[in-house]
Amino acid sequence: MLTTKSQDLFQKAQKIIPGGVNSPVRAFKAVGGNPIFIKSAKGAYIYDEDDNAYIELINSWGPMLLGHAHPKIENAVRNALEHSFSYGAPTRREVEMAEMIIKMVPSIEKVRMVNSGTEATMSAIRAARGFTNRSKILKFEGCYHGHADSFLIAAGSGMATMGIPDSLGVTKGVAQDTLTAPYNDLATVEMLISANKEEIACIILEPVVGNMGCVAPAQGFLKGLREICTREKIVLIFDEVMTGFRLARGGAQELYGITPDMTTLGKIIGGGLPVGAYGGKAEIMDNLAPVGKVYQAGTLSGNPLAMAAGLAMLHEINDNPQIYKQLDDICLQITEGIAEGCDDLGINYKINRVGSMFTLFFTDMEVTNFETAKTSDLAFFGKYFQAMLKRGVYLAPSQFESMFISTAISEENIKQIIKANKESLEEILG
Ligand code: KE4
Repeated sequence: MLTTKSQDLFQKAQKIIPGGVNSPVRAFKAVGGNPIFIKSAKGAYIYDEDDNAYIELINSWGPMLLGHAHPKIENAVRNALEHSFSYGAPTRREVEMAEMIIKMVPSIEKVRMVNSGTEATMSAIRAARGFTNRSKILKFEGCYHGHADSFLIAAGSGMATMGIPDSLGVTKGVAQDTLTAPYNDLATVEMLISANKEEIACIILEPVVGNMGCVAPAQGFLKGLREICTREKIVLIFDEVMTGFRLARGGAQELYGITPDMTTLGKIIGGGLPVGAYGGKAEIMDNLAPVGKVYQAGTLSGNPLAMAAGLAMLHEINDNPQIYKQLDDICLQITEGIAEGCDDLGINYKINRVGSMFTLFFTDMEVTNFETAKTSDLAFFGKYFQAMLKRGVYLAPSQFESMFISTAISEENIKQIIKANKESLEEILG
């Protein structure tokens, strides 16, 4: 595949944008080579500046659940465009969006729109701290909740890829208020709570992890956290920025039947435009300004174009619940085909899949937390990524990420992915 235009752009970009990218994981640091620069996308495909076509298994890191350029979402934005771009004032669409979210995620009694998942999570822990008058938060190693200071401790996603256990620029003062435990480890959670009695404001987690690669909650883990938080009056926050509206209409909390006190949302909720949201019990949310004394604000929060895209996405999901079986079927066929290829060639691998999220780990250990995720052969993953890319399959450029399936992936695409997998593995094995 010729990628000269991408290479030229990357050379230019690196001179004026840190690392040549506006988000670290895009730089392909974990897999080697230069990133491809995308020019357009449609359905299951993205197209780079050299007009190469790739079958998409990232889907903008989750938002494009229905594939790229879905006509209903495009039309909604086009219609909104006729009324200008932004007002910085309340609008009808924001009320409709809040109504849709509360209808689809019943644990949310009140919700605030923001512009990214990071804004959602950083605001949610501030609300929890204001509500409980406690300072500490507890997160899990390998979970990523965006780039707010409090979360950049043992974080996943790009942080894991960068090999930076704690980001520079995060002060000791901030770090001391973030406790971490291994994912799926209730005993350590109990130990930390005993050692920090009545000091922990909230426990925040990805109810299904995408950011250490896909890792499911162990049997009883979510239920155990719910019981602990109820007993200790700790706010339980499900970070559903990735899983919200993806794993079920009501997200992971619907799939596993566990009710958090607060939920953070992003990605799919914006249909591809910048939207985040956080919400939960009214008694917590009513502490937010202008009602209460927890301050949070945003110039473009509830932006009309982003609300139009997000509303079109949520209505399409809400009106077509059968898409979840479709997504599950597509993802199952892909992972079964990949597994068959790995088995045929005697590859050490584990596939973790929940619904339309999956990760292929190159390890022979069950991946249940960050420590086991890190046993994966990262060099092998890098070769696999490049081999799949040149065969026109676009994977997440890091072992510590999840793939995201869209309904736009066809039977033919599934065959192409499975064929590319086998050929890539054969090429690497030589
Ligand atoms: P944003 O601020 O990137 O919109 O959302 C932060 C965030 C919060 N919570 C979860 C569970 C997330 O997965 C994310 C962001 N996800 C990454 C992908 N692993 C975004 C990709 C990137 O950083 O470029």
